[in-house]
Amino acid sequence: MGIRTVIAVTGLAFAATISLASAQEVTLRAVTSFAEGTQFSKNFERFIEKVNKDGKGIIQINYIGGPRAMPPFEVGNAVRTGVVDMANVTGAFYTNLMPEADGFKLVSKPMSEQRKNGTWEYLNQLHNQKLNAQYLARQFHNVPFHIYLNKKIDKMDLTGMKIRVTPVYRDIVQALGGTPINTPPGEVYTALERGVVDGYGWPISGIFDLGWDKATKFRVNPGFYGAEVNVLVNLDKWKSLNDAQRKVLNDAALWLESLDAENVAINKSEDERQVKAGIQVLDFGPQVSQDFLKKANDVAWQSVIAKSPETGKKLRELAGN
Ligand code: 173
Repeated sequence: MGIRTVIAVTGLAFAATISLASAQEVTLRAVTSFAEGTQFSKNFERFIEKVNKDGKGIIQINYIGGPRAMPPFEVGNAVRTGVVDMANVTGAFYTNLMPEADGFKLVSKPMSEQRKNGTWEYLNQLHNQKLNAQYLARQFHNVPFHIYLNKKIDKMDLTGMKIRVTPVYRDIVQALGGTPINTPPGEVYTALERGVVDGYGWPISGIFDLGWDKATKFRVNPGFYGAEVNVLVNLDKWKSLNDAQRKVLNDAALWLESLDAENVAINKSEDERQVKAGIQVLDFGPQVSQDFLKKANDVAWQSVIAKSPETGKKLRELAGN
């Protein structure tokens, strides 16, 4: 064999090895519906790191990023159509495709329990059917929502106030007499600064990430419902994966859900940080709080069941509240 032939044959063998390896390793394109590096993207980013470490030679995730890459209310549809393979997104951002997703905030048992009592299976079926997605994981158990304000109130009444909402807060804001204005998180700061809104709904954690503390005077207690942010995988992509690839994702999903154990401590430190930042907590006592929580629960279930009678009732059964 001449030297040229040796080089050519070696080259071919090398090329074949490379193409075999890349046929086995799959790369998923992922987006998040919250700004990169902020509270509700952080754990997803840890999940990606873990998959890319554990999944070497098997499966990798290419993190495309957050709302700069894709508007949050379009993320659900991008997963459905396969424009992206994976997303970190709250149900509140895809109610256009799945109206009952507004009810996920009311299903607030820990994921360890939801995976045992049939809730995960039911929600996975719903996502399979309506979003062409695998429901890989749900995060942020134990993280309640609040109403934040720039105008003081002396009772649970938002009459005359414009409040930034997503579907999460729409019904309760309306029930309290306020005017809901649907706004993606990326526009909240400007809306506050310009006085387009007098307040906003958001979880207990994360208001410092985009500087909202500088445009917030009050937080109304108590917190209500439970935040949920899901990791979804396009169903065609999911079905195309082999067992080893799915195992890397499923193992990392359970690990991601276990991070919920950190939430109570995070809530506490965020609460303290808000107080230090001069945000005044408005609390109208136990009776008013109890009535408010009942009203919040009632108006939300009514709304979910009106939009999706069958799945709404089933969700309520599973939620047990
Ligand atoms: O307020 C929101 O944008 C919203 O609906 C939400 C949901 C889950 C986590 C954080 C925010």
